[in-house]
Amino acid sequence: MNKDTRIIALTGAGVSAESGIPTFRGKEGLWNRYRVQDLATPEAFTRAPDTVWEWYRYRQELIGKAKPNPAHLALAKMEEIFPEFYLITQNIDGLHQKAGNKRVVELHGNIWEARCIAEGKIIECPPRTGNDPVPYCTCGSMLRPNVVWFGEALPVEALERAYQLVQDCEICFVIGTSSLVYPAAGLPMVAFEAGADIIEVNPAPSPALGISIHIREKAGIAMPVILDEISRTKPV
Ligand code: BV8
Repeated sequence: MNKDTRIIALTGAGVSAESGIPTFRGKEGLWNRYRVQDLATPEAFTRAPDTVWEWYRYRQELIGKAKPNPAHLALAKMEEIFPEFYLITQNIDGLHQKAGNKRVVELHGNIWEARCIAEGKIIECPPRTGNDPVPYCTCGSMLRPNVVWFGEALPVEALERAYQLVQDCEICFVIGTSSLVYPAAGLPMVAFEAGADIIEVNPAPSPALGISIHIREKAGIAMPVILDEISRTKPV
């Protein structure tokens, strides 16, 4: 490995678990307590925008108190050391950016952004005012969370950039994802077919394909060790 090695990290909710943010699946997963159909689909928003916004306001509150954990910090350091390091995330919590990563592709949007349902413009999500969880655009229309719900297309630019990056990388870390949600879950296979080594960091097995190395450990523990390893083996 040298300083020009092209490295990608694809992350999911598991990378934020040690920051106290619940994942979606698994024992404490959000989908055990809530129904996807009621909260993370365009139909749910049309049916009950206030219920959907209540859920995102609850998550904003949780995420607002969360701090980047050692996994986020190690990934930020990787970006500093390796000029060809890029991060592709399914997460909407913004913790990678909070940790210092700049080269981030957000596949599923960002919980701190909102989008006008009439004009489509994206703004910083206004804070909640009073009892109504729903924010409104200056044009008077409702705003929606600027995130990708089930059945919605991912942002074209982000997805194209992600495909470009995985096709070109030499190492692809797959960190804290159940690898169940497509098209994100298909990215490591694209990297594998392009000849990259795929390294998965996840305490549980996942259906991810093409994995060369499984590190069965929490990201907050494994990533600082991996960072130490790869930065030491990097010839100057
Ligand atoms: C699309 C919203 C097409 C934002 C999310 C059948 C019917 C309907 C649809 C489909 C279908 N089959 C396939 C589909 C497509 C569907 C899909 O893949 N469904 C799956 C479930 C079968 N995908 C879509 O609908 C996507 N859109 O395909 O559009 C299209 C094209 C053109 C035009 C129109 C449409 C949209 C997918 C995005 C959905 N939005 N979230 C939000 O509110 O967050 S998905 C949600 O799941 C999150 O974004 C999350 O990122 C994503 C994946 O979950 P993970 O991040 O992996 O989290 P999870 O909890 O599952 O796993 C955590 C992992 O971490 C576990 O493995 C655990 O072991 C590990 N872990 C735990 N602790 C740690 C750890 N690892 C390391 N360290 C730890 N400490």
